[in-house]
Formats: sequence, C-alpha cells, structure tokens
Amino acid sequence: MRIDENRLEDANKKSIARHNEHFDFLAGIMTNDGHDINAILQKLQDFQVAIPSWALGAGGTRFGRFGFQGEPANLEQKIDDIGILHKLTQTAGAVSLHIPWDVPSDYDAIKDLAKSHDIVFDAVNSNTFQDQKNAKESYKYGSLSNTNSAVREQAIAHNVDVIKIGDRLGSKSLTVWLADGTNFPGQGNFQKALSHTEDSLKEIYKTLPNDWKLFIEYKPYEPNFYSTVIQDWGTSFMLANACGDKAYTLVDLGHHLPNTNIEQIVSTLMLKGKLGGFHFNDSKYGDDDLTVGSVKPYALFLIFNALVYGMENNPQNPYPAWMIDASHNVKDPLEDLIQSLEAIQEAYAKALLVDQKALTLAQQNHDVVKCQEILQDAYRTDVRPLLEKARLNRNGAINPIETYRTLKIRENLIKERGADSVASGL
Ligand code: PSV
Ligand code: MN
Ligand code: MN
Repeated sequence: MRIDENRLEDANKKSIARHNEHFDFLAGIMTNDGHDINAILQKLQDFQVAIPSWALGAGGTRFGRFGFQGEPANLEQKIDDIGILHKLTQTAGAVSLHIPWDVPSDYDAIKDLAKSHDIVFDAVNSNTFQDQKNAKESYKYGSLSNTNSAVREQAIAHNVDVIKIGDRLGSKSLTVWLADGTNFPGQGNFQKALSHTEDSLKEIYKTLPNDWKLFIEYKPYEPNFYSTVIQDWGTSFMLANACGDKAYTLVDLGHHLPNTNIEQIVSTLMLKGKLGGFHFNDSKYGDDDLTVGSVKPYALFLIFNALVYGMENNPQNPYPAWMIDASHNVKDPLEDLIQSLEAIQEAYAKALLVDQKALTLAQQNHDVVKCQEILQDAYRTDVRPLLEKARLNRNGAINPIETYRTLKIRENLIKERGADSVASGL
C-alpha cells in the first residue's frame, strides 16, 4: 500500500497551527543565539538512514516469536513498508539487504519499485552465521575464521556473490558481521582464527569494485560466549588496515560491553579516517537491539556530538553509512522504526546546536563547568519543532506516529496481506 498524499496533507493540516507556534518560538531563540536555522534544517533533511530488510517483521528471542499481523511476506512488501516509513518521516531513503534472505527475483522490477519510493540500496549484508539449505560446508565452528579451508572458501565465495548482487542493485558497500568465535576456553586458537579471518577478508576485498567499501563489524560476544574473533573496534580497525583503503570499521551501538565510551571510539576512528558504517539501536545490557534513544538518549547525543565534530573536521573520513539495526518483539515494527528515526534526528539536531567555538574556548581555558553547560544547553533544547519543519519541507508528516495511526496503516496492511503473513527471511 501507499500513503495517499491528500490524506497526509489533511493530517498535517490538523497539526500545522501548533507546529507553527512551536517552530516560531524555537526559531526566535535559535536566531538570537546565532544559529543558522536553514543550514540546520538542510542538514536534517539530507540525513537519510537505511532500514534493514530484516527489521520490518517481528524479531523475537530464543524463547519465542510473537508475530505482528500484516508483516511483509516478500522483498517487494518490505520495500513498500520502507516506502511508508520514508513517506512519513522523510529520513528513511535507503534499504540494506541481507543475503540470502532477500535476494531479488527480478532486479529491474525491484529497482523500479525502490525508485518509486525514493529509496536507494545501501550496504548489502552477507550471512555466514547460518547454514543454508543444501550448503556443502557448515558454519557451526566458524566461517571466515574456520580451521577448515573448504569452509572458509565457501564463506568467501558467498561474500563475493553478495557483492555481485549488491552491484546489480546500485549498492556501494558490503557489511561483514561474523558470528565466528568460541564458546569455551581452549576450543580454538586465537591467533589462527584471526589470521584466517584476515586472509579471508583480503580475498573478499580483492573482488570489491573500485567504488565500493568493505565494512567490518565487531561484537564482543554472542552467539559465542567465550570469544568472538572480531571482538572490538581495535580488531576491526586492524583488519580494515590490513585489507586496504576501501575497508572500514563499522560501529554498531549494541556491540559494546556496558559503559564503553562509544563517542571516544567514534572520534578515534574518524580521526584515522576509518569509520565507514554505523548501526543505530539502544540497549540496557548487551546487543538488545531496542528502539534508538529509548534507554540512553544522552549517550546517543554525546555520540552524535562526536559524529558531527568528525563530519565537520575530518575530511579524511568518508561520509558514514547510517543504518538502524533494531529488533521488534512487542511493538509494531513500523511504529518502532518511526520512533528510532525520530530519536536519531533528535540527537543529530541537538548535536548540531552545540556551540563548537565556545566549547573549544572553554576546553582551552580548562573551564570544565562551562564545557558541560555548553553540551547540556544543546541537549536540553526541545528540537522537535525543527524535526517537524524538516519533514514538512520534504512533504512528510508533522507527526509520523500519529499520522500512521490516523491513516490506519497497520489495519490496511493487515487487510491487504492478511493477519497471518510472516516476514520473509525469519
Ligand atoms: C547480530 O549481532 C547483528 O545484529 C549484527 O549487528 C549485524 O549487523 C546484523 O545482525 C545483521 O547481520
Ligand atoms: Mn549490526
Ligand atoms: Mn547486532
């Protein structure tokens, strides 16, 4: 289904007076404070986040999965769902495919469909953490790191295939996340596992088209609980350097041990020009994949502050590829994604409000109190009217969640797809 323009406009009409009042108030304060509102709005409007093709249905845990009615049953429907998100929020203009879960059957048709929703194909993700039907070798004891060369070769070949698939769609990057690791001390040899991984990644890297990037994701634990081969940013950074200029580290917010200073990691990677991709989510304990900003919004703001600084001061770092990597167990996935998109924009907008000049001065003067005041002044600003304006400027919804409900989108999806439809690939 597609959102009817007139109905969207009608919904906006109901909120426009309130929006104008709030926006004018904020704009007045911001202008007095010396901010260029139009420049900030333009940055917000340009900020697009990819939606992963696996996040549009209910996720579930190992204790069960509670489906959500009207889930997209194929890639076409998944792209339609992202179209809905993008229409409302105007910030979800990309999709990130997981292969082989979402291999297109008709490339031209899928490209046309995505284009009709103003959606581009972002990074493609390989999958060497599951055994596929009829696969010759098993990934039970690892893929790119496996002690058995036949397994490594199969995993390398899969990644090469994923690049080819992505290339046909216009993707420009491959994300490699490995489940490789060990569950028990002594199960494997750390040095051999790392060396095999490096060699395998180099083989994949060799086949990367010139204008492509390789993103290497890290994660400290899970599904293996004793060790993970690419456990932290340092390991990923080392591997990226070993591969070459087109290889980068990918930071996923949930892939850190509790209390890790992620903003510092971001800063270091950008200084070295190696932050390639970024996965948004939130967590309380580990890789919880919760709605962005739902648990630690201030941490998200501090991370965005580091990202904004990097985007403005580190030309050596490419513009990062943004993606939401979340899972939905109890909420409507589309509503959850709308909330995540809003939280991302909010943290970004607040980071754009940080008075960088004043902060630098306060840092030079060792005025620690002032430094904190500057950051928190930006953080405490209610930027929601700015986000509303950015969406309006692109013909999106003033209030995406409210509009989603007013237009009865889930109900319509259920009517169209049936109550029992289960998201493909799960
Ligand atoms: C597993 O932890 C994971 O969530 C990684 O973050 C990947 O990006 C994603 O799955 C898709 O492979
Ligand atoms: Mn991830
Ligand atoms: Mn993850």
